[in-house]
Amino acid sequence: MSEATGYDASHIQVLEGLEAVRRRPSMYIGSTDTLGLHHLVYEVVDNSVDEALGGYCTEIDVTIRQEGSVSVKDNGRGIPVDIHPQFQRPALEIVMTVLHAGGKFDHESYSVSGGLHGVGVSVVNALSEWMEVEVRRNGLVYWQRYERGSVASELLEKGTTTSTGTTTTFKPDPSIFEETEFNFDVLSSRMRELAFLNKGLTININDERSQKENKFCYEGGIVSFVEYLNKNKETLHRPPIYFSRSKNGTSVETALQYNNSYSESIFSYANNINTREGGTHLMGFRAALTKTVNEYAKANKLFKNDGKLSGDDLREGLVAVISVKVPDPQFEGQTKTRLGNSNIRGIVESLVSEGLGEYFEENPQVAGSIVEKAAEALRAREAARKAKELTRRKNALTSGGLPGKLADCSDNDPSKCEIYIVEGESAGGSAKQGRNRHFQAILPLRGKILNVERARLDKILKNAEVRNMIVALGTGIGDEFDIQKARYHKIVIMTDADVDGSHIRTLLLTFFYRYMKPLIEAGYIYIAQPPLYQIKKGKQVSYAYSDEELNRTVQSMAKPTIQRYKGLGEMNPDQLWETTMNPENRTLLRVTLEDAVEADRIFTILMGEQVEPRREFIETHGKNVKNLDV
Ligand code: 0RA
Repeated sequence: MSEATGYDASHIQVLEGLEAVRRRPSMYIGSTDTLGLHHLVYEVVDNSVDEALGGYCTEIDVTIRQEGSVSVKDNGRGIPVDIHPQFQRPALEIVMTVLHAGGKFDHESYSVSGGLHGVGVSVVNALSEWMEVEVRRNGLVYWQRYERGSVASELLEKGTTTSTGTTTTFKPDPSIFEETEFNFDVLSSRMRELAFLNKGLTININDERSQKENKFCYEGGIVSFVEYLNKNKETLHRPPIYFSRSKNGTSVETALQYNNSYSESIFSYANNINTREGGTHLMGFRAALTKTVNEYAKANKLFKNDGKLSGDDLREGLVAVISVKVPDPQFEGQTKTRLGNSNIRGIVESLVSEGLGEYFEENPQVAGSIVEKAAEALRAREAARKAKELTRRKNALTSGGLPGKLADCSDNDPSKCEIYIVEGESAGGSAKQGRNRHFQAILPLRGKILNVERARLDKILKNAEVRNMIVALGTGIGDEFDIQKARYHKIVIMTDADVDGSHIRTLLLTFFYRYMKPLIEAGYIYIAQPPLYQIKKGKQVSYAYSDEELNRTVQSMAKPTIQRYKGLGEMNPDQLWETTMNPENRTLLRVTLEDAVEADRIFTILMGEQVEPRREFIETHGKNVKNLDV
C-alpha cells in the first residue's frame, strides 16, 4: 500500500493506529450495536459543538441520507488544511487519519471529551466504509475522501466560496456494526439535548428517508430544558430558578423548578455528556441544595418545631438540570457516565450555595414555598417510615413469607429464573398450568395496580398488589432497594392486547421506572408478546402477532377461520405456553432506558394529572405501542 500511494513510514504508523480501532472498535466507541452506531454521529457533532462553544459556529445541520450515510455540516471556521509541519501532510488529513490528533490544534478552550465521546473523529473515519469531508475556508472549498480510515484521495480544491465551515459525511462500515440503520428519534433527542445545553445554538436534523425534520434552538438554554421537562406539570413557581457561575476554570450552570409531583428528575451533564451515573458535580449540587434551604429556613425561622429537612424531602417534585464544564473530565463507572474529578464536588457545592442563597434572598416567596413543600414531604416520609415498619414487622416486604398468590419456580438461581406478572386471575391460572415450573414463576395481579405517579410511597405500600409484587421480586423498595436480592433476572409483564392491558402495562412500567429503575437499567424487565390472532384451517393452526402477519398467513392458507384474541384468558394453558411463554417460540420485548429525558416526560404525560396532554400523546403514539424504548 505504501508503494502505490507513495506514503512514507510515518503514514504506515498512522494506518496502524486506525487498524487498532477497527480490530477492537468497542474499546473506542463502547459497543458495535446500535448504541455504538449512534455514537459515531455524536462524535462528529461534538466537534462542531466544540466550535460553537468557542463562539465560532452558530448552526449545525445533521442529515440522514437515503443510502445510510449521515452528514454533519457546521458554519464554523473550517478545519485547517495547511501543511502540518511534523507530518508534512494537510492538517485536515491528520485530524481524520491519526488517532487522537483532533485535540492537537487550538483548544485553548476545553472541549467535549472523555467517556465515549472525545475519542476523535478519526475513530469514526476508521469505522466507516467511507468518509468525505468538505472544508470551506480561505475562500475555497476543499474536499477529501477516506475509506475505512485510509486516505482515498488527495486533498482537492473544488471551487470557491464566501462561507466557512466543515461538512463531514460518513457511512458506517457494515462489516463492523451489527446494525447500520440510524434511528431518527434517537438522534433527534440527542440533538435537542445539545441545543438545550448550548443556548442559542441552532441544530437542524433532517431524515431524507422519511422526510422527518426538526429544528432546535433555545434562547433560554437549560431554563427552556427545565420548562420542557415540566411542560405538563403544575409548577410551584415560575420561571425556573437559574444561575451560572464559574471558579478555577470550572463553570456551573443550574436551572431548577419544583412541581407538585412526588418524584425527582435531576439531569446532570459534564461537558455536554449526560452523566447518568451521577458523580461529584451531582453530589455537590445535592449537598448545596440541602444546606442552603435548611440555612434559609433556620435564619428566617420557618421551622415550626426545629425540624431539619433531608435531601429526600428537598428533592420531592424537583426538576433540575445541572451542567458543568470541566477542563479535564474523568468519566468513571460501568457506562463511563459518572464524573469522577474529586475537586468538582466542592466547587459545585460552593457555587450552587452562593447562587441559590442569593436567589432566596431576592425571592423570599419562592423560598418560603419550597420550604413549605419540603416540610410536607418530611411529614409524609415520617408516615411512610411508620407504614414500612409496620409491614416489615408483618414480614411482608423483606425475606420470609412469599405471597400466597405467587406460584414460585423450583430453581433457586435468579439468573435462570423468570417471573410472569399476569393481568387477571384467569390468565394467571392458565399461565400457572402452562408454565415450566422449573424456572418460571407466576404472579397474577387482580385488576389495576395503583397509579404510582400520583401517590407517595406510603400510600403505594398500602396497595396489596404492589406489596405482593415487591415481596415476590425480593428486592425491597425505596432506600432498602437492593438489586442483588432480585429473585428473578427476567421479569415479564404479560397483559391483554387491549386498552386495559396496555394501561396496566404502563402502570407497571411507571412503577418500575420510579421505584426500581436499576431493574430496567440491568435489562431485567420484559414485555410478553401474546398473539393477536389464531388462524385455523382443519388441523393446521398458526398464530399472528400483528395485522401484517395475519394477512400474510391468511394468504398462504386460503379461507381459514380467524379468531381474534381479546384477552390472555381466551387461550388455554397449552396455547399460552406455546405462543407466549415457551423460550423456543416466544418473543419478549426488553424494556430499555435509551432516553431518560423522554422516558420521564412520557410517564408524566401518561400517568400525570393533566388529561389533555395524555389524550394527545395516545393519539400520536397509539400506533407505535410496540416501541418500548421508554
Ligand atoms: C481547530 C482549529 C480551527 C478549526 C477547528 C479546529 C475546527 C474543527 C472542527 C471539527 C468540526 N468542525 C470544525 N470546525 C473547526 C481553526 C483555527 C483558525 O481558523 O485559526
